[in-house]
Amino acid sequence: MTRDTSQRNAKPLDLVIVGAGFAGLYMLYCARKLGLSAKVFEAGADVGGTWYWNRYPGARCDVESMQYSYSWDEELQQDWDWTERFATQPEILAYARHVADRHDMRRDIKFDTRIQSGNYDETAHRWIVVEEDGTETSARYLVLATGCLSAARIPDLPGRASFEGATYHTGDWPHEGVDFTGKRVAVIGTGSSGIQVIPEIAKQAAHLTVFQRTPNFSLPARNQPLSPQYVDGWKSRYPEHRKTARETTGSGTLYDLPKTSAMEATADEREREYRWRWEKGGANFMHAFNDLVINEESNKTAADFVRDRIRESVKDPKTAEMLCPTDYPIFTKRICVDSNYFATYNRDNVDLVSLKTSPLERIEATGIRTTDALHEVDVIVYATGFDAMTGAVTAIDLRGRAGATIPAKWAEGPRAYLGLACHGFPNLFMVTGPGSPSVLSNVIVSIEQHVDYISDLLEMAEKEGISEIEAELEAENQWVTHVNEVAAATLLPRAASWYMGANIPGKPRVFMPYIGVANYRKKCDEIRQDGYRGFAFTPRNNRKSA
Ligand code: N01
Repeated sequence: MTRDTSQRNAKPLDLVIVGAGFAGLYMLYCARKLGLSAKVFEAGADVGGTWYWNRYPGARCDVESMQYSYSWDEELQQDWDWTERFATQPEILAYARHVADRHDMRRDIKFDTRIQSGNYDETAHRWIVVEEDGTETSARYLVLATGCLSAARIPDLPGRASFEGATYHTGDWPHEGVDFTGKRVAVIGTGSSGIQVIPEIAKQAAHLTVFQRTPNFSLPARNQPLSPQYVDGWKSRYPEHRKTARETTGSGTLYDLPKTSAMEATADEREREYRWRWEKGGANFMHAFNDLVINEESNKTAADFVRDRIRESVKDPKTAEMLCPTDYPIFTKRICVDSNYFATYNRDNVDLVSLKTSPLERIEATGIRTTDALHEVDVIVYATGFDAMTGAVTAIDLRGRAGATIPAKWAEGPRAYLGLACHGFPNLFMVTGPGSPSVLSNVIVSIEQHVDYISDLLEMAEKEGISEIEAELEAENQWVTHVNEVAAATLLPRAASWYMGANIPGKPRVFMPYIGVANYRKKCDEIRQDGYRGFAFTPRNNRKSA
C-alpha cells in the first residue's frame, strides 16, 4: 500500500461501494434510503459495469429485456420502453445511465477511480480504502459490487507482445468502435462473447479466421422488436412476474418450465418439445425437460438435437463437425445464445481453425502460428473471457483481521458465507459473490436479493448498535460444503468451464456459483428469521482491540 503519499478524504463515510454497475447503483439507492452516507468508486468513466466495458459489435443480453431490468422502482419499470426481445449493449447502458440520472446518483459516484486496496482497522471497526493515487477513504462498511465477469483476461500466449497489428479484448472494447473494413481479422475464443462478435466482424472484415479451442453449444436468439401488446402484457403484471421469478425459479427468469423427464418422453415427443423451443429461440430450450442437467442420458438427447441443428446450418461437413461440441454435456458450460453464428461459417471470407487439432504455437509479428500454418492477420480480437467470480475481488489488496488476505483465504477455492461475507473480513460484503447464484441466474434478480439482504443486515446493525458483522467460520465452511454438494448432484462440474475456474491456469478447480435462485433465497430468508444464524455481531460498546 502506498500509505506515505496518501491523503484522506475529509469525511468518514458509513459505506464505500466499489463498482457502479447494476449492483453498485442499487446498493447506493438502498444506502441512501437507510440514511447512510455512501460513496461509489468506479474505474470507468460512467455507470453500467459490464455494459460499460463490453461494447464489442453484437453485444447484447441473452436474458429477455422485460426481465433483465430492476424491479425496485415501479415507475421506472412502467416508464422505460425496451425495444427488442434481447436488448443491445447500447440500450442497456442507456438504461443504467437513465437510472443513475433519475435517482440523482452521480453526485455520490467518483468515476475514473480504481480502488487499489482496503485495510480493516480492527480498533475503529472501519475499512480504509485506498485509490490508485493513494487517496484514502474511511468507511464503516465496504461493499464490493465489482461484478462476476469484470476482470477481462488475455491469455499469456507465447510471443503475444511481438504482434505488430492491433489487438482488442471483447471485455475492454474501445469506445470509439473498431473499423474492420478491408482487414484480415483473427478472433480467439468461441464463448458467448466470441459467438456474438464473430458474425458482426465477418460482415465487415476482408477475412476472418476464428481460432477455436473448445466448440460451444449455442441456441438461436430469434431476436425481434417487442410489440406494444407484449410490453403492455408484461407491464400490467410486473409485480406478479417478478415475484414468480424470484421465488419459484431456478434461474430468476420466467421460462416455459418443464414437467417431465426426457426419459419419460418418446423420441417423437422429445423432438417436438425441442423443436418448438428451438423455434421460439433463447435459453427456453434448456428447460425442455426437468432432468437435463442431472441425467446424462437425458442431457445427450438435447445435445444430439443441437448438434443436428449445427450440421444443418453449416454447409461444409468438416467445419460442421469441428463446431459440434462432443466432450462435455450440454448446459454444463454457460449456454450461448446467438444470431446467425453457425451460418457465418458458410461465408467465403470466414475460416475456422481448431486449436485442438492444430494447437497454437505462438503469436508472431504478422499473425498466429499453429502447428499447421502461420495465419497472417492485421487484427487479433481476444474473446478469451474473464477471471470469473474471483478476479475482481482478488484484484483489490484487501486486508482483514490480522492482515488476512483474500488470495490466501481462497487458495483452494473461494470461501464465503452465502457468497456474501467472509470470515476474517468483518463489515465487508460482496454482491453476487462466489457461493451465490450470481452467474447462474438472471443476475439483476440476484443483485436485488443480495443488496436487499445486505441492507437488512445494515439496518438491523444500526438499530441494535452493532459495530461489526462477520461470517462465522463454521457457518462459512458448512456453506461452501453445501454449495459443492448441490453442484455435485448435477452434471455441471463435468465441464472444464469458467464456473470451475478451469479457464485460468493454476486457479483451483472448484464449482463457484450456487445452483438455484429460489432455494438460495429461501435459505437466506430462513437464516435471517433465525437471527442471522452464522453471522457474528459485535456491539458498539464492546470494541475489540487490534
Ligand atoms: O468468455 P468464455 P466470454 N487459447 O470464458 C477461449 C457472459 N457473457 O467472454 O473453452 C485459446 O466463455 C476459450 O476456450 P476454452 C456469459 O456468462 C454473456 O465469451 O477455454 N482459446 C473460450 O472459447 C459468458 O459465459 C453474454 O477451451 C482460449 C473463450 O476463449 C461469460 O460472460 C455475452 C484461450 C472464452 O470464453 C464469458 O463469456 C458475453 C487460450 N489460451 C458474455 N483462453 C450475453 O449475455 C481462453 N480461450 C449474451
